[in-house]
Amino acid sequence: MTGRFITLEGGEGAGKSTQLRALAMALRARGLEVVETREPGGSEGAEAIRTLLLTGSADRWSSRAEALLFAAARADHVEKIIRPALARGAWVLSDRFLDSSRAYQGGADGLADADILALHRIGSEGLLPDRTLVLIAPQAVVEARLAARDGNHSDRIGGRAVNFHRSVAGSFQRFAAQEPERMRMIDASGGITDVTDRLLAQLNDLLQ
Ligand code: T5A
Repeated sequence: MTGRFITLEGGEGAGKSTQLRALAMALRARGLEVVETREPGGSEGAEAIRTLLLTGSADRWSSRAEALLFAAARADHVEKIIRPALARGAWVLSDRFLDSSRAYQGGADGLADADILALHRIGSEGLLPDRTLVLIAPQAVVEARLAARDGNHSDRIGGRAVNFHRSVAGSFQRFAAQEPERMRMIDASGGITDVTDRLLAQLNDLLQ
């Protein structure tokens, strides 16, 4: 029995966590076992690495060290949580995964995509999602959502310059164009249930 591995990607505040919860409910209503998880984090070891990654000064880690920490956290998450769940036939929904490393540490921070993929091969035996849903919303919509939720506060990576986040968004678009079967761009503006319906429509073939 093999489950399905679905990842949600996109910039900060696009609504990934909100949609992950809504998708999990919709899939459970169809009788599926669903595991909700996130990156960085998801396993005990990876959650400890998450704290190292998301707190402290902006220059706490070089981009290379950061990429290694994300890959190490992912290796633990894949081994302890994701693979066992898939093996027992569950659907695993992860808030971010490998494509975030490709977009943030790669596209926006300058590491080569091939190097990020090499770290993933070593750490996680190259596990790829069955489907990756990339949420995109206009900047003004995202800013309003984040301001309502966080005020002026953002974490170590979220607080980077506008150009950094533009580059992240451009990278996700490029990856989706390169891998249209796995990666789907989803309009994340509008009401929560409208967005959930758009996401579910992109999982139809996997639900047959
Ligand atoms: N990172 C991560 C890397 O650099 N490399 C990597 O390999 C990985 C895995 C993680 C950071 O780490 C970086 C990327 C990030 O900078 P995080 O704290 O986990 O940071 O946060 P993010 O993943 O960035 O996500 P956020 O929590 O900021 O945003 P979400 O999950 O996209 O948005 P969500 O669902 O919390 O929604 C934001 C607000 O909008 C509302 C929600 O209620 C919430 O208040 N909302 C809506 N309001 C109206 N209409 C809708 N449709 C709405 N949807 C959501």
